[in-house]
Amino acid sequence: MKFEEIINKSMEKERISEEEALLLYRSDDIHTLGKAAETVNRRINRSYAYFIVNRHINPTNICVNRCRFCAFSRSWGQEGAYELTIEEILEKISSSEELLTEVHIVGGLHPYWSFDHYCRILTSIKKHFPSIQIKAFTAVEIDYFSRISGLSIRDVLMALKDNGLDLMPGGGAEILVHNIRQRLCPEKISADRWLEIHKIAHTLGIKTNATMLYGHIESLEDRIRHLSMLRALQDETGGFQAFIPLAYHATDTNMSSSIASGIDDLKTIAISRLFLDNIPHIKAYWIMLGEKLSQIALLFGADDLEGTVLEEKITHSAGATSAEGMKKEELVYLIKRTGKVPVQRDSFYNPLKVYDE
Ligand code: V47
Ligand code: SF4
Repeated sequence: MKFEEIINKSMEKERISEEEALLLYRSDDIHTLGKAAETVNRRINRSYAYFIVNRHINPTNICVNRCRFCAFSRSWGQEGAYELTIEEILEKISSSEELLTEVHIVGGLHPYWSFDHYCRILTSIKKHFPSIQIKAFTAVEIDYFSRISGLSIRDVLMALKDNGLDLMPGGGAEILVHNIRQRLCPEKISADRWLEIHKIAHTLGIKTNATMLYGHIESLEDRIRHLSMLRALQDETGGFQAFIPLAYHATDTNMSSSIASGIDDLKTIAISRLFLDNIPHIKAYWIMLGEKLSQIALLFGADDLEGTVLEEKITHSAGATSAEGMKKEELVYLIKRTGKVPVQRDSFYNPLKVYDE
């Protein structure tokens, strides 16, 4: 099938195959691709572009895994290793300039913290800030909690939910292809395990996101395979809220690579929007794309910029040049300049304020 036929097919709400998505990736016609993705996006999200007033918190960078692409983690006792106390976490929330509606919590797999300690982080936040929604712990952490506590994944998730977990972020997915994972992050949970944990979360009513780390050793076929696994799970559960492509940053990692080009970033956003016809939101994570390219991505099929973030360590350890946080007004400005309507949302995409004046 030709490029134009595939574009027409996806605009006519027909699902595109892996081979067709690959053909789109191999085309250089990013204008047509972006226009099609934006048409599909507007059908789902109208002219809205979302953001959230949130803060990212990484309770520790001490991690028993050594993923080759990770510049954030440290071993126990290594220079630069840190662990926040619960009081320090609460202090970060209370001292935030913005009125937060969400905290996003992910971190290393700490060799000595108990599962109870992770639960206490959630209960303490909910006790002091009952209205804040908590998006916390990747499938990689959930698997680790199951191993250190002896509980099943289901029981771990139910305990976290009881202690205040509202939804889960999409990290740790990297590329859901076995031989790539073996080279990227051999100690990390398998692709099947990542998908299984999200499936269990969905069956318990916990919404999750999904990411894809791209621009390292993977091929275009691997990226499409990854998207295909997510689409298949979403057909079964409907539990993914958003998909977030993450552009690889290589500084201070054990895996060199040139940073993905702006063209590759925009193509990835657009193809994600066209291929993942069952996931409602595509996030252009401004921390990784940069402020200006994420603004353009809103015209290439993305409908969400993530949020104020306020403190970002994972990508900045690996050479990100974006700011570490943005003010709400700056996000509103970036969105307005695209001609879209900025919408401050909560963690479940309920609008809190629509800037349509
Ligand atoms: O899981 C690690 C990735 C993820 C690098 O769900 C790297 O709403 C680029 O998942 N270069 C954490 N990426 C970030 C994440 C996320 C961010 C914002 C919103 C949401 C959400 C999720 O960052 C990790 C890993 O896949 N990562 N190292 C690196 N060198
Ligand atoms: Fe640990 Fe996550 Fe970094 Fe891997 S990516 S080393 S699991 S913090």
